[in-house]
Amino acid sequence: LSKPVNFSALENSLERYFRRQTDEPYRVLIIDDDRELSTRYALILRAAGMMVEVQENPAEIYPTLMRFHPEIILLDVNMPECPGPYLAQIIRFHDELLQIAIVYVSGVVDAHRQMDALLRAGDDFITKPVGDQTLITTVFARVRRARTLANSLSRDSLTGLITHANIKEQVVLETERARRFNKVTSVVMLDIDHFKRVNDTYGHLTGDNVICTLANMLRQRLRKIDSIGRYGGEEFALVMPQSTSEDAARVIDQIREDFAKLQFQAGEETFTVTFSAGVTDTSSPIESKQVLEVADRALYAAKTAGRNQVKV
Ligand code: GH3
Ligand code: MG
Ligand code: MG
Ligand code: MG
Repeated sequence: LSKPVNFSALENSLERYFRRQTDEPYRVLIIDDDRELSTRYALILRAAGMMVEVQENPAEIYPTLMRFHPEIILLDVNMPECPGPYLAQIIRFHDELLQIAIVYVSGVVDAHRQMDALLRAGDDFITKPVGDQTLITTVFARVRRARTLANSLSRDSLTGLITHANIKEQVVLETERARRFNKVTSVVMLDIDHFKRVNDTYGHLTGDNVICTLANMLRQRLRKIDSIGRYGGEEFALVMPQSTSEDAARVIDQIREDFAKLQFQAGEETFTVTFSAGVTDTSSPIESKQVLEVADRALYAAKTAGRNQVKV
């Protein structure tokens, strides 16, 4: 512990690598009753470009978890207020904290006690003294894994677009962001026309191919800041920040026109497919949660007006 942090050694090896990461900084919470030790860990991890908070008293962590949203907790085992493994069990009791990795960092070297801790809760165990680079690497690998997993789980397996729950969340988030910064965000609901017929006539695999083709077209044509979600089977929800509904409708209408020209192949036959869309934006004072409903109503209007069109 008395050994000074060798920043130049970090500089020469891992630090440069981590600093190059363009990802948002990893968020690390250290829970340890030994302030000197946790301060040192925090110093090392911050040097590697991570965001670190330290908590000495396990009884006070809940507000910290809610505010800081750590991705990993480095958890001491022996603490007078509450043993680490009990705390880990309590954390694991909360569904909304499920994605946080829990790694014990402890002086406990007895294999049975380590096993007992991990059987209660927690994902890994490293023993003190922990080398600076081991600490960084352990945290890095764990959080990278968690992010990869979260990213993959939030994506629809057929199209690679974000899933229903995630796009809904995105709508609320972007609506609120737009209002805070006095900007306008558009929300679009899009639905393939007479898709049942496509399936019934050409089969589900061909139907899947149509869905994927539209997904790819949306991905190619929309901006990086736009979010594209597969809302349901052949329904898509889009969030287009800093676009008025007129701008968004113009863009979507152009895509509609181009999509309708595509020739799909099913055996010897070729066919075309169209979609309808409803657009709204955040300029009117509707609740964030209702924005999608308004877009859906516009979509319904497009359907009843004859399909293959975009309505605001
Ligand atoms: P409308 O123009 O009114 O939207 O008519 P529609 O036939 O598209 O509407 P409806 O919602 O009745 O049918 C959607 C169909 O999409 C029903 C369902 O079998 C099909 N579907 C949903 N998910 C998938 C999928 O992942 N793959 C394929 N191939 N079909 C799907
Ligand atoms: Mg301790
Ligand atoms: Mg449809
Ligand atoms: Mg539908």
